[in-house]
Amino acid sequence: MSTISRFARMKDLPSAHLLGAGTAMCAGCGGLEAVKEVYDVLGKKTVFVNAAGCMTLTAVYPFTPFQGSWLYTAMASAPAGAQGVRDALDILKAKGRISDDDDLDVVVLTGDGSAYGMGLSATSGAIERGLDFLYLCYDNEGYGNTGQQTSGATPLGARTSTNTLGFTGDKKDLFSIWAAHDPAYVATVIAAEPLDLARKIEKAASMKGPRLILALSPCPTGWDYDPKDTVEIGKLAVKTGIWPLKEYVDGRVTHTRIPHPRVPVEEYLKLQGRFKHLFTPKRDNFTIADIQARVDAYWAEVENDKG
Ligand SMILES: Cc1ncc(C[n+]2csc(CCOP(=O)(O)OP(=O)(O)O)c2C)c(N)n1
Ligand code: SF4
Repeated sequence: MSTISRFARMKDLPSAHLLGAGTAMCAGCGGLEAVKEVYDVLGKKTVFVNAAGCMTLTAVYPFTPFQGSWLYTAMASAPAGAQGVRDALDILKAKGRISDDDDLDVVVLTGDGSAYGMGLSATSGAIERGLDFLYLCYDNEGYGNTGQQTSGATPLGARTSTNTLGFTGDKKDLFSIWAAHDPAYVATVIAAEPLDLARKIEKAASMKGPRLILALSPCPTGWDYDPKDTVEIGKLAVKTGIWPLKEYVDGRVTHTRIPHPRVPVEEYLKLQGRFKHLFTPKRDNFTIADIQARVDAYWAEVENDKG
């Protein structure tokens, strides 16, 4: 695996894009932005195995924004679909029907409803079998396509259509769940930090085996904000420390960005309608402080681990 990235600076990022325009996604969709950036780095020889969710609407017959193949599966079944596609490609190669050059990278594409919930046992099995695939989860922190119901990825305090007073639980730690399986690679990314994302996709693409890319995906519709703010909200997710940029390789977790000084979490929260009830009609100091305390505790542990 090469340690020198071809992405040294922003100007090294691909300037021509593989994903076609004109999808049925909402304006400002942070998930689509992540898919676009990932696709540009992976290249055309990619087959997407897409579980039901918002991205299902990218390819509506006869239109597809992908330059290669795209397969639709049920919500829980994308890893099983990926296994079938991988096996078929391997059989074709073994029979000499396709060359190594014709081989495709198999990429699961799911929302957090599938990745953190319904598809998790199928994913666990695929990692256990050592399936050679990349799993891209665009995490919009809810069941977006059906109206932003609470999912396993919904964070503390967020209003969803099933927690109209704000979710009182905490976001499931999918990064650690994957890492506990000791796969080839696990990384968090965000489209608003394209250089970090490109380097991680480049690294993941150079590996074999199960690899997770977990992309926090600001969602104007479900998070209730102006679509023009997608990039700002994404950058604030990193600057506040709410979305740590990190990777797991060979049993070690490394942070690729340590926000310093960290911006207070309320700068991120107050831009989003899903947290509006924390500020008006009366400021909910208790919940805002609780969210801040959890973020502070996370980074204190990171500091401790370094010592
Ligand atoms: C087993 C099952 N239950 C419910 C649905 C209905 N459904 C279709 S898309 C969707 C939301 C999926 O949420 P997520 O995986 O987070 O992706 P997003 O919609 O946010 O892109 C649901 C519940 C379904 N297709 N299959
Ligand atoms: S609901 Fe959210 S994730 Fe789904 S297409 Fe719209 S902006 Fe994207």
